[in-house]
Formats: sequence, C-alpha cells, structure tokens
Amino acid sequence: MSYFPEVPTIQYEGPESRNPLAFKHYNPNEVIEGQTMRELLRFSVAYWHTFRGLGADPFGPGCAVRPWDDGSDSLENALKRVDVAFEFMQKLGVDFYCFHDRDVAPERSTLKETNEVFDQVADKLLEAQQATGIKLLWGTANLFSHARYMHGAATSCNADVFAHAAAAVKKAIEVTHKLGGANYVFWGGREGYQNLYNTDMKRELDHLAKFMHMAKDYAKSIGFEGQFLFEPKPKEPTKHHYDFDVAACMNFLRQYGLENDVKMNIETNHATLAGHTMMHELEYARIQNSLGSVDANYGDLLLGWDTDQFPTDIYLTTQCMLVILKQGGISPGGLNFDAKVRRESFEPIDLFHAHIGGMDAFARGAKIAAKIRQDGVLDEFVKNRYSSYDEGIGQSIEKGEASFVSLEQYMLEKGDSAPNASGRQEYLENLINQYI
Ligand code: XUL
Ligand code: CO
Repeated sequence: MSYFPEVPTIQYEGPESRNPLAFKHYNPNEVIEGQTMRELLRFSVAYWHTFRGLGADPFGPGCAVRPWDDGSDSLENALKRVDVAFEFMQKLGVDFYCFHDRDVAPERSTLKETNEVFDQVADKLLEAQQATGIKLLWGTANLFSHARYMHGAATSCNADVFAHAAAAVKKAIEVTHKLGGANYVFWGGREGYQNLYNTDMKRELDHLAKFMHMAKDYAKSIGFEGQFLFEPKPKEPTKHHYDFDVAACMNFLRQYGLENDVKMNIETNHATLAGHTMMHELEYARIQNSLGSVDANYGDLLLGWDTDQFPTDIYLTTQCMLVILKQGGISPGGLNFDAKVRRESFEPIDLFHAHIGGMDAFARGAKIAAKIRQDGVLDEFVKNRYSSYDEGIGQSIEKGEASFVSLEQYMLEKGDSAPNASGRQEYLENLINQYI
C-alpha cells in the first residue's frame, strides 16, 4: 500500500535540473568541511505540521486533502499515520523526525489510558524506525493544547496541572528514550502570562525551574543521555513567554543552575518575533557553547505572528550555515523543519515541494558559507578590525592587566586616540552577494 504512489524516491539531479521532485543542491554524500551533507545538515520532518496540520487558521477550518486520514482520534488512524509518515520520509530521504506526544497518539479520558495508547503507537514507531533507519531527532510533550493547560503547565497557578504536566513529560521522556531520541525539547507553549495583575512571576519562574530539574533528574535515572533543549519564543499564544529569546533563556538557565544540562533549540520565526535576526540568536548561543539545534523555517516580516514557512531565502540559510560551520556542525541536534505548507497548498504533493525546497535552500546555504569560510574573507576582515587588541594597550586590556588608572595614564601621554577605520558594511554586503 502506497500513500504517495505518484512520488518516486527523491534524487539529487544537480542545479540544472528542472524536475520539481528532485534535489538541485542537497547531495547527501557530498562533503562540506569534512562532513557529508547528510552528517552536517541532519534534516528532520516535524510530525505536527506535516502529518497533523490541515491548514486551520482563526478564520476557517483546515482544508488540506489527506486521503489516508479519517480525521478521528482512533488508534487505527494514528497507526496508519505512522505508515504515511515513514513512506513520506523515506521517499524524501530525511534521516530524522520530531514529535510531540499528542501528534503521534491521541489523548484519552485518563492518564493511564492515554499512556497505553501512546505505548501502542510508540511500538509501531520503533518498528518503522528499525525498518527504515530513520531516527528520532527529538521528542517533546504538548503542554499547551488541552484545556487544562489554559494557565500554563509548569507555570500554572493550579498545582494539579503542574503534576499532570510532570506525568506527561515523564512519559514523553520514556518514549523518547525507548525510540533512541537524540534530544528532548522544552518549548513553553503557555509558560508565560497574559496579564501581570493576576500573575506571581517569581513563583511561576521558580516552578518552571523545579520542573526542568525534575525532568533532567528523571531522565538521568532511566539512563536517557540525549541533550535537553530549550526553545525560545517571545510571544504567541501568551502575550509574554518566559523563554522570550536566547538571552532570556540563558539567564533563566544560569539563575537556576541548569546551564550545563540544557542547550538551545533556535527557531527562525521565533527569533524575528523577538526582534532579532536568526544569525544573532545562533551566534549568541554559539559563543556560550549552547547552540544545540535549529527549528528551520522563516516568517513573513509583514505579519506579526509565527507563520512557520518553509525556508527558501538563501541569505538566511547562508547566515545560519556560517554560524553552524563555525561550531563544526550541529549534531546531536539537527535542522528540523518546524514549518507548514500554506493553507492554499492543500495537496499531498505540496508537502514534497516544501521539504525539497527547504533542504535545497540549506544545502545551497551550506555550500556558499563553506566557500566564504574557505576564502577567509569575513574572518580576515573581522580579525583585522580588532587587531588593536592583539598588542600594546589592547592586549593589556584583554589580559586583565589594565586599570582605569593605567588607561588614563596611557591616554594622558598619548593625547588622543588613534583614528578609526571604516566598518565597510556596504563593501562586505557586496562581497557576500558575489558568493550568493
Ligand atoms: C511553536 C513551536 C513548537 C515547538 C515544539 O511555535 O515552535 O512546535 O517547536 O513544541
Ligand atoms: Co519550533
């Protein structure tokens, strides 16, 4: 039984190909800076968007055509989706996928029944992984859709909800472990507030930290060695998320002693909603040894919400790959397409076009970034720009030997500071254009 009978296994055909069902740049075995594209890029499909998303928006229900899905929350339907997912991923040639517990298995009326059906689907996921070699990049728990999480999960004012969320995450970690997941993600769906009049911010943050400590301790106790990841997002659905951006997340992790156990899963559309470029967020995490994984997408800058579009902007992917190559890759993380086809792109084939385009955009970005790095043009410019710190007074500042007294003495003797050099922004932007 095939769910995509008209789609062949997607092959690399090179930049000249006009075949919409072929890669123009993603060539899995091509080597970039000592790693194959497959090892470097670690592409992943997001189960929620690709196998559960139907294109609903606040103005209308989903209208995607998914002939295999009967729309019910039966176990049978959930199991069939596993077949659909693995056929899709195998034909696409991705090595990883990600899910929330509720993407793969439905909620039942008690926690016990919910866990049982989750186990049944997990057994089938494991079989499918073994049969295809496709692996789990990360698992997570959906702590935001069910009505019980209206006030948040770990930051809920209701202690029973905190307990329910803890039980759900315990189970999601167990399943992630059983499936050999490389990472486990925390995205604080409703961990934030709508209004400070009704909110004890200090208590909520303390609770969130307690929750993450418990998760990490439990994972250790069952032998799960995957990387924990925290995913920043400034708003939506709440007015203010506590995991606002990388800086806020890092501050939280350090304040509560979690910085050695949790890295960042950075999403482009979340970065731009926070008023940052993706490159900023990646670089800020990288310099603190906290760049763990990427949710690859992008947002429409004219819209003020999380549009989760497939990344097709070569400037964006080049900038991402400049940072990722600088840290030698992203493993055990990956590039997870937390992205959805537009509501108007309602046919199954659109899912292939979207993923092929995203993979090609990143492959192309990787090749361009590698060439820029090989020629050393940016590195050399930046190195020269700071060269006044390589000797003399600058070196004494960096070594911690200078003080306000010695610096005043230096400047009194010198009279005035050395002239500045141009930042050459336009020159550098033109240079990058030559590579693109
Ligand atoms: C929501 C979002 C989530 C996380 C996982 O904006 O990005 O799908 O990636 O919970
Ligand atoms: Co995401």
